[in-house]
Amino acid sequence: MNMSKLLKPYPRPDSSSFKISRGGGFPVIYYWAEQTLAHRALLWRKLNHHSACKSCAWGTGGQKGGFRNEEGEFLQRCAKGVESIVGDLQGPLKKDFFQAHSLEQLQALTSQEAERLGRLSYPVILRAGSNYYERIAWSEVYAIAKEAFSRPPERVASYSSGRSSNEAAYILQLMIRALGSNNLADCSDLCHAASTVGLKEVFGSGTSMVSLEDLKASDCVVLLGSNAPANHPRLMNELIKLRERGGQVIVVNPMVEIGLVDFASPAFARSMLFGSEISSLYLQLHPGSDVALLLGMQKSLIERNQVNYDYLKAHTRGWEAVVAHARATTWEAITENCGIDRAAIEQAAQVVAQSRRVVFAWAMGVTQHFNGVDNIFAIANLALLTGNAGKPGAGTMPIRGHSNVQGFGSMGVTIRLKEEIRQTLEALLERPLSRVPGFDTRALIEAADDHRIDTLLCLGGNLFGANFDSAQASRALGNIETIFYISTKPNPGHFHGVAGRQTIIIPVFTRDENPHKTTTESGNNFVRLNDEGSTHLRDADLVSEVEFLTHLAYQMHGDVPFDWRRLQDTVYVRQLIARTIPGWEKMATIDQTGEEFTIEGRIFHEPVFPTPTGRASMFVTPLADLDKPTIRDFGISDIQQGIVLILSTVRSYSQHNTVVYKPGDKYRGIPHRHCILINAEDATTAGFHEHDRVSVVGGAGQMTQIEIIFGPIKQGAALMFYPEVNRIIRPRVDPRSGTPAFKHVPILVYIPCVIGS
Ligand SMILES: Nc1nc2c(c(=O)[nH]1)N[C@H]1C(S)=C(S)[C@@H](COP(=O)(O)OP(=O)(O)OC[C@H]3O[C@@H](n4cnc5c(=O)[nH]c(N)nc54)[C@H](O)[C@@H]3O)O[C@H]1N2
Ligand SMILES: Nc1nc2c(c(=O)[nH]1)N[C@H]1C(S)=C(S)[C@@H](COP(=O)(O)OP(=O)(O)OC[C@H]3O[C@@H](n4cnc5c(=O)[nH]c(N)nc54)[C@H](O)[C@@H]3O)O[C@H]1N2
Ligand code: SF4
Ligand SMILES: [Mo]
Repeated sequence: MNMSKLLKPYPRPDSSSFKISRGGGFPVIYYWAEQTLAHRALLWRKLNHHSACKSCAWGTGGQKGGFRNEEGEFLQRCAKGVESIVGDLQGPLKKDFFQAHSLEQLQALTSQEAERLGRLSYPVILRAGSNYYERIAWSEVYAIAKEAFSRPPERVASYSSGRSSNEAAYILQLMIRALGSNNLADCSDLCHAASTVGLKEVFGSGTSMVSLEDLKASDCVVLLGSNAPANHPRLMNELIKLRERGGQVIVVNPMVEIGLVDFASPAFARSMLFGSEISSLYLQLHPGSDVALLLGMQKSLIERNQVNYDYLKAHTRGWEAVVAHARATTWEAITENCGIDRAAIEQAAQVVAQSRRVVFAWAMGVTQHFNGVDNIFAIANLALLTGNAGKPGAGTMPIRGHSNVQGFGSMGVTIRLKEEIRQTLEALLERPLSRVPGFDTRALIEAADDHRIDTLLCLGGNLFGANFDSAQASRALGNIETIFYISTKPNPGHFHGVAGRQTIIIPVFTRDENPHKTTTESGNNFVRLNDEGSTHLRDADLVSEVEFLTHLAYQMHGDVPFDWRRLQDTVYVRQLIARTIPGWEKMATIDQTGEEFTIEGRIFHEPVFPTPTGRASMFVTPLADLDKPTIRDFGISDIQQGIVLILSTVRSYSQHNTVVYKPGDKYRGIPHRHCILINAEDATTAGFHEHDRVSVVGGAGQMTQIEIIFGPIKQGAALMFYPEVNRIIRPRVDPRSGTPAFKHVPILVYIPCVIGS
């Protein structure tokens, strides 16, 4: 069947009003050129360094003689990868910087200003009663650590962000667990926890079952809640190639992201000049309604008898209830919930039914909801109803965030430790591990707010900036006695997340500067061996993460049950990983062979899953309750005009998480960071005009003087940039995964009454 014919009648969103009419393209090339020329020799050396890209988890690797992906394809570094290297190539922070700037002055810095201060290059401490960070000797750092980590184990915690190596992650969890604590919060708690929890329940494995090779063999990709043109740019090349071989891309997103409509990839000359059409079908749904859309697609397949019942009977359990639920849910309820008409839902279902190998890929638009796990179940149900799990070229593919966030999970940095790993770790540590459940990131903030944490170790990240309700985050961190921040660059978390007694910042090498080899794991389960490197920071007093953590571990555990300083040798750590983490056996020989590998047991080419029955489990997914609060519920009295919208807090095209590189977002036509993007129809309803300045009220406060920008977002929805907006929001949290609903925040947008009018 000619699919393009089928797809024509459904209108594609009009992108003619954009300032930039396609994603990628020349701005990307200019950026590349500008940065490479400015930093020339150093940057080229870094680009050629054999190590995984530091930016996203797509996992592109630099390689001697080129930048290649795991399939050996050339020219695979995008502008975002360059951006992350350039950020790290900054000079050191001035020697007297902290003497010259008080805490109040540092707190006034924006994320972008903090990032531009330069690289952290010596350890510093902020002591209670002082207004200044001051340099501290390493001996004192370790003496403080010895005391701080001797507190009761349940009052000691760590938080980590997935940029560090597997080796650092492994040591971190081992030393915290050896203390008797399971408080291993991680940025993934705010990110793909719903995917991990959901996929584990369905398939018995919490990661992507699709390799890059599989993606290249697929003939349809359903891309939900991802702004890949900005956040995983090399994925765009795969979508372009998929369309060129006649495949289909269904995009599900409340916002029309221009790069998902039309993208110019610098990797292909033709695409660069003329652009490449990405979406065959763009489904613009209400935020938080992915379950309804997916249920509608399931219902359509069931009604047209296009379900693969043989597959369901042989390889799944629980399918009868899922089918019955889809049948019983009315079309009216489905279309009302998601705001997409039945014809378009059925059309999407037809594309899936008629494709032979479908990959379902998703990011934060799916996980960051109060029913995030249901979203994952609904995706898995659709994959299973059509037999698209457990065969080459098809399956479920969470698109992971930080460049080694998945490795952190694999290494056991999680509050949901696999039983097999628990046993191997107990054998290694010669003691039973604590059974007291650990705190995930949100629980950690709540526990600290409640004075239940004494000592916190942060391996990377910005715990303050990544969490909602900044006043609470700051207060909670202030209730902790001692915080260690292990970081490469200053960020607002160092200044707003200060501990009650002492806050210590430890400056570390980046991935491409470490004096030893490390490994990282991509979102598609591919393990890279990163070469040793060197730093351009000549007189700096830096340590490697592994070195610092092993010193710390030695302070805590000495020689029990082994000399922890031995873990400074990353070759030895890789041996331990091979011995204790199932699927990682090849780590034992990676130093000799240099052979990078895909982790065993993750990619499914047969429909046999690592669950107790070998079958996939299917779960009924109720429609989300998307009722909005009313204006009155916000309790604001001086409203001239106002409207309640559902806010999605997202990344701009020029930031990496809490780190802002540039203020605006030209792909979305947003000039600076204090904007709210809304639909023009909603503005008409509320009586707003474009560029009006409004107040925005979330569950934790309000921001004023926010500029209205019109954009192609679903009516009733709005978009603002994180981390700034975290100050005022307090979304619900998914009870099953702990993931905050960062993509579903009810807000009041209003113009206050003018006094006297
Ligand atoms: N350059 C760059 N790269 C990055 C990052 C970065 O900040 N900058 N961050 C890294 C990290 S840690 C992560 S987790 C990823 C994040 O990558 P993404 O998940 O792509 O990032 P977000 O900006 O959170 O955007 C999510 C998308 O979800 C859509 N969305 C919102 N609500 C809904 C909904 O209800 N349903 C659906 N279907 N869609 C919805 C939004 O419109 C937006 O397009 O990127 C990683 N890569
Ligand atoms: N409102 C809202 N909030 C969100 C999100 C959202 O979409 N909306 N997204 C959530 C998501 S998906 C995530 S992953 C979190 C991100 O939260 P985090 O991972 O905690 O934050 P990052 O901004 O990535 O952390 C940046 C800092 O990491 C440090 N760093 C960088 N590289 C290295 C390194 O190699 N080693 C060490 N030790 N430190 C390093 C630098 O000091 C830098 O300033 O935010 C979450 N918060
Ligand atoms: S797609 Fe991600 S991993 Fe690949 S080069 Fe770009 S930022 Fe790096
Ligand atoms: Mo993330």
